[in-house]
Amino acid sequence: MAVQTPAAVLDAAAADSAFLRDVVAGLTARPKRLPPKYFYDETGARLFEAITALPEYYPTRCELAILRERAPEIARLFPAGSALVEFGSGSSRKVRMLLAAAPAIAAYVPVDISFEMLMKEADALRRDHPRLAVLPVEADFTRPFSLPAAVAGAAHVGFFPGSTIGNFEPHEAAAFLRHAGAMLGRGAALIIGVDLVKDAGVLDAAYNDAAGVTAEFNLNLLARINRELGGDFELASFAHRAFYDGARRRIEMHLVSRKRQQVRVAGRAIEFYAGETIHTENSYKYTLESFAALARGAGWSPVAAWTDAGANFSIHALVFEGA
Ligand code: AVJ
Repeated sequence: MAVQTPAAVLDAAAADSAFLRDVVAGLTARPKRLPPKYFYDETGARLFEAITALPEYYPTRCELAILRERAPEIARLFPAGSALVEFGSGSSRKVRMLLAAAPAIAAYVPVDISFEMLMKEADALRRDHPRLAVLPVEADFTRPFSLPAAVAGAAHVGFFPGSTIGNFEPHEAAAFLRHAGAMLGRGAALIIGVDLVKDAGVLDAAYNDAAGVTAEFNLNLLARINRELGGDFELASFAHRAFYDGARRRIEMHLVSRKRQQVRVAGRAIEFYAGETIHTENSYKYTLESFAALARGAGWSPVAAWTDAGANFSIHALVFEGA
């Protein structure tokens, strides 16, 4: 078990107050909203892992299929002695496929806000790759953070799988790519997973699974507010709603109040009318071309893109030219 340093304790305290601030701001806004990054407490991370195994949720399976087939090609983009920086590492299943194909990588820097997951996966990776420097960073990668000093001199490669980029508004996605480029440096490569525009029925099913795991994942956000911020949400009084908006090319997820009700959160009273929603997530979908254009606009040159056989999901390789 890794020792929690005083710095990590401070970071955790800062993250808690950010959670409180964001929840209060989101629930007092109109329409109400909550940032999707807060889905991933320990329970949420476990529920998301369960989502990735659902028959309707194709993204993870398709991305793993691409990695299985293309890892050797991808690995050729990694300079000798380079440091691989993963944004939102979660479980290390995907990076393991890259590490197995890329012995040139000297250091792995997983960046995640789930401290438990970060420590557990780092320990397992150190066991399986004794020559790899595993340097976890507990941080919210949507905000500026520092890379470990130990990798300052190395070439950097970014890894951002899972189509988490889809959680950003397109202008935020461009800003993220610019910041990631500035941090990784000119000439750095970025390997990024991007979910593709497709039939609305397939998309709707992926976010409305028959087993109800996505509903539980969505509702866990309210349970987390109850646990960590002293909220009194009645989970049975809210319903999961997810749908594809073809004009905006995004899945929207909401929690719908089943009745008129008042909820207390951190000493504040929050009113809901019957049918009022909390917008909890957007998951933007791109075409190969629309994503390449977004990347170019943020200073990155597309060098390759791969899809699974059904063209459900894509992985892009980009090189940073400078913004
Ligand atoms: C982790 C953001 C890629 O948008 O598909 C899965 C999260 N939400 N089911 C996605 C999610 C509902 C997921 N990302």
